[in-house]
Amino acid sequence: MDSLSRRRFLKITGASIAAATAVTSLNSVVKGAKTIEEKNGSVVKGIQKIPTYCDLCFWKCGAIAYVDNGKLWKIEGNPIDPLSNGRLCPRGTGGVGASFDNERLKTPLIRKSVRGEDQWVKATWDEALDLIANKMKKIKTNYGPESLAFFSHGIGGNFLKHTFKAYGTNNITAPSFAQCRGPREIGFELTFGDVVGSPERTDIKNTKCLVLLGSHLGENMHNTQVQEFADAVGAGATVIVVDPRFSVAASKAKHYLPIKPGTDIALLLSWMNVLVTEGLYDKDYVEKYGFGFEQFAAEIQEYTPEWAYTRTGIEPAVIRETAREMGKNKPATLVHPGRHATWYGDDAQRARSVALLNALLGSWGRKGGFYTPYKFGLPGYPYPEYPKPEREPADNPGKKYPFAEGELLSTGLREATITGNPYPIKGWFVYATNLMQALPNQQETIKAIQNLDLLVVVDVVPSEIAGWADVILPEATYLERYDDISDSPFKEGFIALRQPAIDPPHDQKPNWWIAKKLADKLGLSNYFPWKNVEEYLDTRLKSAGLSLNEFKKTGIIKRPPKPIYFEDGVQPFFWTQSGKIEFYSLKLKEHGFDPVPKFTAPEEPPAGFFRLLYGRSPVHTFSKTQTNPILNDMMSENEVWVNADIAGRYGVKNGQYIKLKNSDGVISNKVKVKVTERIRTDCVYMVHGFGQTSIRNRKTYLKGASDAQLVTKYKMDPLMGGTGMNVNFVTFEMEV
Ligand SMILES: Nc1nc2c(c(=O)[nH]1)N[C@H]1C(S)=C(S)[C@@H](COP(=O)(O)OP(=O)(O)OC[C@H]3O[C@@H](n4cnc5c(=O)[nH]c(N)nc54)[C@H](O)[C@@H]3O)O[C@H]1N2
Ligand SMILES: Nc1nc2c(c(=O)[nH]1)N[C@H]1C(S)=C(S)[C@@H](COP(=O)(O)OP(=O)(O)OC[C@H]3O[C@@H](n4cnc5c(=O)[nH]c(N)nc54)[C@H](O)[C@@H]3O)O[C@H]1N2
Ligand code: SF4
Ligand SMILES: [Mo]
Repeated sequence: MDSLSRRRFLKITGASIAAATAVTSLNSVVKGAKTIEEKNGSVVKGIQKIPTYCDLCFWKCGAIAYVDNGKLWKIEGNPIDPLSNGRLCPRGTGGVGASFDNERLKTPLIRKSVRGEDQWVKATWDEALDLIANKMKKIKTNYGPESLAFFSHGIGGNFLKHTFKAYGTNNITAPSFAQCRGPREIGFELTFGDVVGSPERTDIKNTKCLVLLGSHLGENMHNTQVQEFADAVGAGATVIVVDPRFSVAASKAKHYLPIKPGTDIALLLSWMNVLVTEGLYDKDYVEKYGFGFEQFAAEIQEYTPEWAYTRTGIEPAVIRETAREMGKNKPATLVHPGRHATWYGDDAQRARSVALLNALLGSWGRKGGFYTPYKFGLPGYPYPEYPKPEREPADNPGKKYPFAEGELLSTGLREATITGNPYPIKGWFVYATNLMQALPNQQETIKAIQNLDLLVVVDVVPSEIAGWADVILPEATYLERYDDISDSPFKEGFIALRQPAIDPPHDQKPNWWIAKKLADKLGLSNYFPWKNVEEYLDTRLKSAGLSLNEFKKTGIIKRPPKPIYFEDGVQPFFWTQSGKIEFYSLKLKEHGFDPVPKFTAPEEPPAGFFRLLYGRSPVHTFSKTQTNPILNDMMSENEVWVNADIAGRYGVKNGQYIKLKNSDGVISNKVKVKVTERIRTDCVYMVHGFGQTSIRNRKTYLKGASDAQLVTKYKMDPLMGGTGMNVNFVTFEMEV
């Protein structure tokens, strides 16, 4: 270590002392917190402050739940949590509403008539789990254990995942890969040999130039990113926003580029062209760490800003100016990798273009670019080994998508359920994912469901997917249960605890209990050697010299910080084929794909149709928060954004209700129009998650329109099987 990095290291060590002090002071704040066992039976007098972590989205912010005389009162950020810094986002703050929701499921339900008809009988947990275990045993005997698929989203699925691995299936999936981050991770992995991960390893706080392609921070409310975005803007960072819609982030931008949808690769290629042609890239970095730069430079020569202008609609002068701005601020220029990357089917190559642009700017591994994350690294529970499945997962037969790695393709499992190829899938166990909203093409999902012998849904409310189930299991909300320990990769290694603040109000049970009980009924008790979840958690903590009792008081335990930038002593390492940053990808060439990304123009909307785009609202998460009474009160329906000129031409008025019809003839619920200059004329936009059709959720039933219902078309990413969903066109139906 040279003297400079040693000095920096000492400075960082200083910060860890400050953090340790913070732990102690919080300790005294939460001293009144009682454990759930002590509380059982008698109400604790006064105010308890119980550390936990939020579940309103998957960012997992550390929080403190306040309980007043045994009643849940409010939830705030945990000041010692590095993700929230003591502040929750609007959704997290409204999190207590999840517990108060009067539309919650109260007991297990068993379907009485045909699938999809809303007729149920109340059941005890034993009855419901016996039925499930018996059907699971039959599926195993008749078709093999791999014929049961587990769909889940979020950390709450961990214990059930364990049950299903013990049962013998490897068909375990989530919508967070093929409908979300998958293409991004593959594009970055092909370039740097590593993924971006969650939370994203973006050093937004220290960036001097932030480039956002779509990523609509401020509406997309991932807490740390939004806080750091505000810090960066406050510190005078240049913000460049590329979006067909003038987003909240665009309102903070120095340069707003209203790009033609689906043409980002063209813009990215021409930005790289300018950086290389004008010699503005980080030559030392590229020379030291790059592979195949010569071939890359030769290929991008043709992508001048003039070439890109005709594809993207962005003026050549603007492309040059923004490229120079990026070059000037390198390596503290961060071209944000995005998160929901499944747009047009060319997404892994778009993500790779983003990665390559960052590589040219030398921002990977550098301050103000991409830091090197660390996990706390808590050891797992010493479980017995799982049985080895005899068949490969069914999601990607013949490795049709050669780069579908890491997680399974949810739509691939759906396809296997419909076709029986490569083998039949006969059971779906669905935990905390509303597949009707999360997967494209609802008809295909219904078709697959009709082929099943068993569909189990674990949810907190009678969601749309629960409506199709054979058995519905009601879960306790995150404020009423323990979950697995969160050990996220971040700027510092830390773990967070989710623990119950109150008891579930009815016969709802936590996922760990369901997983263990089901395993018992399947004859797999040996996979659950622990008595209860506290014992499981304590065993894991003890293996790191910690204890559950201490953890319960703080909710967060940190490791001393380590350097996170190359310049501070992180050893650069690239897990690619060449061991370097691949400007030219040998692996892609091997599989017959473009080793340097190329641009193909997206399909144009037919006359009278507009491209359907969608995104987030700051007060909701997908379709999972709409019944939360606090968040519902803030926003109970979505709007469709229509450009003012288009509205004038079609005679559509602001605030008027219309319906949208897509090019397959699917007609949406009625939705309010927002007439605005803030969107291009070739697209319309809405917030995802609304227009739900579960009649039992009175607060959400037919409120607003569902983008998912209109996403009948999707374009598969040929590299990794992501489902590009920005490929649907809609027109206006004035009769409502
Ligand atoms: N409040 C809230 N925050 C959330 C979530 C939530 O549900 N609620 N969900 C979280 C999750 S899991 C994810 S994945 C993220 C998603 O959030 P992001 O990763 O930010 O999602 P995007 O799809 O990139 O963002 C949608 C934006 O892309 C723009 N867009 C559409 N087409 C194009 C195009 O062709 N080019 C460009 N440049 N822009 C385009 C849209 O106009 C819109 O502004 O949000 C996370 N944060
Ligand atoms: N058309 C379209 N499709 C999309 C997206 C989009 O923007 N548009 N976004 C994509 C992205 S980025 C992602 S990450 C995925 C998200 O996909 P999902 O994670 O499936 O999102 P939700 O639709 O919110 O479904 C969550 C379900 O979990 C239930 N739930 C909530 N809390 C709990 C709990 O504590 N326990 C249990 N058991 N259940 C609970 C909710 O009631 C709801 O039914 O969707 C993807 N699909
Ligand atoms: S970003 Fe908001 S909703 Fe997500 S975990 Fe943090 S506080 Fe909760
Ligand atoms: Mo996502």
